[in-house]
Amino acid sequence: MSTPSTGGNARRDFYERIGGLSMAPLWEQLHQLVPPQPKPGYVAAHWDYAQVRPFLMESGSLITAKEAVRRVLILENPSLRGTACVTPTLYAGLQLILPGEVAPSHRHTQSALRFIVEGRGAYTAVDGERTLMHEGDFVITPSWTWHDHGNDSSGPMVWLDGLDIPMVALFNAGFAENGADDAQAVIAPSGTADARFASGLLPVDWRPGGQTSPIFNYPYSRTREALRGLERAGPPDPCHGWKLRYVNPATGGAPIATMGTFMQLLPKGFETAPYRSTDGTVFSVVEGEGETRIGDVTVRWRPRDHFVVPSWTTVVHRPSSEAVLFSFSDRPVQERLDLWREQRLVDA
Ligand code: GTQ
Repeated sequence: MSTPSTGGNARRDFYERIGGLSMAPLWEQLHQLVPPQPKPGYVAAHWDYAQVRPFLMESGSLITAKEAVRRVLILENPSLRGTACVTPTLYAGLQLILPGEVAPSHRHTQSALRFIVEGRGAYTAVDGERTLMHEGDFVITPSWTWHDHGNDSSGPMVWLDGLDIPMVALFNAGFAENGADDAQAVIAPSGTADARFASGLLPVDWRPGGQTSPIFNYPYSRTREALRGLERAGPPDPCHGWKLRYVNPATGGAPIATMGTFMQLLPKGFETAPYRSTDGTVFSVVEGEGETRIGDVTVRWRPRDHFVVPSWTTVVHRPSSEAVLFSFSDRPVQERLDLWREQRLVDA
């Protein structure tokens, strides 16, 4: 039904007058505000490491890690340019640290995850304990913990940074401080957190103080072994292959309150059943080659590539060799808010 033109004019005039009081009519935008289903408003994207790496290395000759504080090339969603967002709730970037460099100590309320993409033996220090990082390791920097990164190895080190920067910005809850020294004092030998928390044991009188995991390095060697064990134990899930989520061993929840992290093994020649969920997800390819259909876009990937799958967009993975994919999303937040949904488009 068309609106009578006089009515239209009367309405426009009304909107203008209430606009003077900082008010607006809901009925003009109800459908966008309360959509029947998610419309992501951002797109699938793929970063080919062969194309990205030369620019990363070039950034290493433009600025030092110390001057940059964090020498990172942000992975910006093509439809969210200028926002530093890979999805509306997540930030992703590739950080480079060259031999001998230190990324100075600071802390912030944003939580960070590191997923090691290239290199071995650089360290991250969290609250006075260092951990050496290797390809495929998943390392966390909990909210408001002091952290610095250093590379005492002989090669460049690159990792994927995942942070909850957009979420913290939405809540206007960002605080940050710089440390007194570039590298914080080491107060606990490497391996202390593992000894206390990573062996199916907890210190006898310890109680979790929050949601964040007391383990801060989840090494790939152990993750890969777990996937191998699952493969021997039974058939792959039609939508996920063999997929595990990282946990805080003290709570069973995600290691970081705001970001869920996952690792999945897909057998050679497998085609996953179509699947979608409300958590937009960033993938880092660890092993293998293949392609992933994301809605009507197909990306072809190799190790060290990254790609992003928007919310509620159907995904099908087609590995041409055995493949291992790391991923992270805002799923724990959506689950806590009772918002998370998934749809498995597979015969029962
Ligand atoms: O390592 O602390 O990619 O604070 C962006 C912001 C990394 C970090 C980023 C950060 C960091």
